[in-house]
Amino acid sequence: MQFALKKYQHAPAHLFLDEGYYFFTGAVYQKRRLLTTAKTKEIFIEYLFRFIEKYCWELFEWVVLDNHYHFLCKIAESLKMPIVINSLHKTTAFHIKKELNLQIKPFWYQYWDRCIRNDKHYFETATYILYNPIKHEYVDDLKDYPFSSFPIRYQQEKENLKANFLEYKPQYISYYDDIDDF
Ligand code: NI
Repeated sequence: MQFALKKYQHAPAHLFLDEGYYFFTGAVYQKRRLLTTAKTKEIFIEYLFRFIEKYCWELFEWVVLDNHYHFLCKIAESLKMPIVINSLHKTTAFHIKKELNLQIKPFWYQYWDRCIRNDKHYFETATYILYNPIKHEYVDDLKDYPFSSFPIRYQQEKENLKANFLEYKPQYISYYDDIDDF
C-alpha cells in the first residue's frame, strides 16, 4: 500500500499556532486486540485516508497498532472534528467487524485529541507516533513495522528522519502516557 505524504521537513515553517494541528488517539473498547491482522490494519488506514481527503484535512504521521491508533494532522474546521472521527470509527468498525465476522458493540471506545502548541511539540509528537511500535514492544526495528508512516519517511527522507529522532528523542516522551497505555 502506498500513500502520498506531505514532506517531513526538518525545519518547519513557524505556522503551527492557531492552525489546527492535532494529535489523535483512538482505542478499541476494553483495549481488545481486534486489529491484529494486516487486513484489519489496512482497512483502518484506507478509511483514515479517505476521511482525511473528504474533509480536506492534512495527514502527517500515523500508526495503527493491534488495539489503538495515533495520527497527527491538520484539521480544516474544529467544529467538524467529532463528525470526522465518529464517521471514521463507525465505518472502520463496520468493515473490520465484517472482515472478522464479529458482532460486537461498541467496537471503538473513544478518542483523545491534543492540540499541537508549537513546532517542538509538533516534532515530538511526530517522532512519538513513528516510534510507537517500539514503545509498545511490537518490533525492535521500526523498518519491520509496515503499518505506519515510518516506512515511507525512511524511504524518502532518511536523513531528516534520523535528525528528528536524535533531536526530539521520542523514547523519552512521557506526556502521552495517560492516553497511550496499551
Ligand atoms: Ni500507542
